[in-house]
Amino acid sequence: MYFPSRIRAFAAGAALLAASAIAQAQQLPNVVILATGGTIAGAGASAANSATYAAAKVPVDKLIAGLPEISKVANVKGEQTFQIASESFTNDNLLVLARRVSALAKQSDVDGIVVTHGTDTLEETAYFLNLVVRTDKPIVVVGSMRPGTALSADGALNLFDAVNVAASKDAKGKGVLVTMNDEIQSGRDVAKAINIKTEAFKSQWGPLGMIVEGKNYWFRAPVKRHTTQSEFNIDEITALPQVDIAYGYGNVPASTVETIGKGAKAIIHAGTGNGSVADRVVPALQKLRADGVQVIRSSRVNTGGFVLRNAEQPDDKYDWVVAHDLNPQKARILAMVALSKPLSTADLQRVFWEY
Ligand code: DAS
Repeated sequence: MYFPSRIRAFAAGAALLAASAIAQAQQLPNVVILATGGTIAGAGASAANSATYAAAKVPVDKLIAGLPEISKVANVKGEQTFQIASESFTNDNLLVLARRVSALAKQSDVDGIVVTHGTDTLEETAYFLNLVVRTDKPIVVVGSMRPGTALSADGALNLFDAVNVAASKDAKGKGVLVTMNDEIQSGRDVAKAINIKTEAFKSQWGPLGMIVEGKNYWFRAPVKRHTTQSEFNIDEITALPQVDIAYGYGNVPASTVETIGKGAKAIIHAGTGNGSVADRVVPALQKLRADGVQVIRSSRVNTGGFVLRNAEQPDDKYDWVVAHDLNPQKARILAMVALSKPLSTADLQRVFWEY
């Protein structure tokens, strides 16, 4: 018999190790990663390819396996919700994703949720979740500007940061968050302002905080209504109405607005400067309003708009709405959510001041 005492000692040691691993896992928060595709799941032909690559290739389990450091931060489980480039997101994708986030947030064994996402429409999805998911648990949307195969890829650190924030108690109640390039941004405020640099995501109001070596440093908190303070609830939204965006620019024909507004519940006018509307386009918008289409003036200025009522156009007289500081694509998200139920123009404008 080979040294029975050694076998017993080995077995005791193994049992001790297993027990301490279980104890450690029981102390760690539980974070679910919902993967939807994008560059963070992208792959290029060589390390030199930081801009030429295929998005939405790497499955969520490989993303998690490639980042062993997160196992020290949280018990992480992955789900492959979609595997698409985010420019191809549809309203149905938004509804499916938000319903899954909402269901997971209701589970007592889920402490935080991460959504990996393409950067092109990340700001739209983050804002949508911010409006309709009734939870104070951290929901963190994350992407990357370079595929994991590229030199100085940013996805691994962005994902590590996202899991850290999603596992943090101090991230609760701050609305949907976005971790990109060491910053913790508000899902409401942040937008992709640069399309080729890792410092791509900006908010005209600044980040909420920073994350360095897994520690959150907060400098402000959102004041607009979100998540648990929202009047909107994904569990009550069955479909999103058609809301489209008409761009303003020099020499713009009125036909852009006439075409885009046809059959829509609302039209977002991405105006120049303060949300200005070309004189030849005003009658077309007035006709749409008369036909029951809500008209919402936003600004095309991409690093930050601020549209006031009755400044560039007599909004009271025309019964139009202003998008406040929301860019056109975020104004579209809010208009779709708000108009998923009947709302007067005055109530719609209130929603744009409050969310
Ligand atoms: N095509 C882009 C997208 O999926 C890639 C990215 O930047 O994530 O949004």
